[in-house]
Amino acid sequence: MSTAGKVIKCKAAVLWETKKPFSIEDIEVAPPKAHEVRIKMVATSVCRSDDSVVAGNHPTPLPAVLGHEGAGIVESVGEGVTSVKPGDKVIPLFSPQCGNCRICKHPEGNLCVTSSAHVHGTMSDGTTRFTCKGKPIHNFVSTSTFSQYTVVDEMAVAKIDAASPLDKVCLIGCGFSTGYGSAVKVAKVTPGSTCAVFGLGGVGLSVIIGCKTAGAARIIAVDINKDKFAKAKELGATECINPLDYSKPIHEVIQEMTDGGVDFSFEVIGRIDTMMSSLLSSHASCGVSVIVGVPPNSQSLSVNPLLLLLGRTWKGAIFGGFKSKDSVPKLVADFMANKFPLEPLITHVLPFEKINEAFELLRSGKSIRTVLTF
Ligand code: PAD
Ligand code: ZN
Ligand code: ZN
Repeated sequence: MSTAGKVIKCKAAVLWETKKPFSIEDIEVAPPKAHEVRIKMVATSVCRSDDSVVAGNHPTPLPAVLGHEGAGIVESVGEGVTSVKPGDKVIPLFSPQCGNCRICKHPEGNLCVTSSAHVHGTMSDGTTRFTCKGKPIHNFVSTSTFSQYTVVDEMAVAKIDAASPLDKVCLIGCGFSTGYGSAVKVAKVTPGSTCAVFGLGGVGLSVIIGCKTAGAARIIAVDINKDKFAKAKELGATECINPLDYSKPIHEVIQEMTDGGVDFSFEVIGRIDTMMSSLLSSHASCGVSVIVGVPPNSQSLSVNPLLLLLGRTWKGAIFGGFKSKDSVPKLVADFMANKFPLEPLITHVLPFEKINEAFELLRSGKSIRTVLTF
């Protein structure tokens, strides 16, 4: 029996307050309004950015259904939706692409101006499609993938290859694309170059995949957890270093290893101190340093302008600089054509109900990506 046009009752992981575990709750998911799409989630993975919300470092209205790295199948569509139809495999986009704003029309920019509306925890019309125990529950960055069903704006969903395995390509919804794009699109890593990657989680390892694909000759992987080194080497790191093994600052070690600094450096942790280490590890006159990690909301850096005046470039981007709706289907096609692997990033697969276990695995550094299946 079709569920189109009806309220769906299902399970979702609700975060009622920060620093608390998720509760699996029975929720109601309203039908999609005009230009909206309701999706039956099939798989979602857990990214550090979700945990930053739980930790209280990234304020978003609560209670909410979090999750932004998922894949599913369209259940029904609202009036006027043309780019997807029921039955299509899709990936929700935490960074939408409206196609009409100044940034969407810019050849390089990717942070669509509608993104700012989505940080308020609602759909574009200012309301939410979730209720639990009679209370409205907020959305999260226009995706809310920690639910058996979710509703997203049409501009925040991309149709992907019908043959794609959703329990793997869900990583293209955030972590993989963010890391890979930071190397190939934001930094534009060049063949034969030297790179340094700070932080070897799912996103940092995806930066390594990008550096390798772009033909980097040396990829120096940096982490304080040496258990991450084997996977980094498997994916293309040529050297792995642990800052805790040295008495001098790690940027000095990297400068010595690389005749003054690397061509491209990436901070993929989300800490102010490592952003500075990463910047200083790039060569003073030809280096490009990219901020990928999301720092706690309230922190800032003070910088001597000479660090940039000599010629360095310092930049950052959300979602690897990719225009989401255009790029996600292409990235899925590239995965299907074996242009890059996703499997090595998936260390655990758990049923959705074990979401709190998945977060513990991330916090303890034991997992790269845990995929939750519905
Ligand atoms: P993760 O927690 O899996 O990986 C972080 C890694 O950093 C771990 O391996 C840690 O051991 C390591 N680490 C921690 N502290 C240090 C330190 N002082 N020195 C060296 N290494 C350290 O996270 P992730 O890979 O899921 O995400 C990484 C960051 O990227 C995080 O800040 C997240 O919020 C951000 C992110 N940004 C975007 C974007 O669009 N820019 C998208 C997705 C994630
Ligand atoms: Zn993410
Ligand atoms: Zn736009």
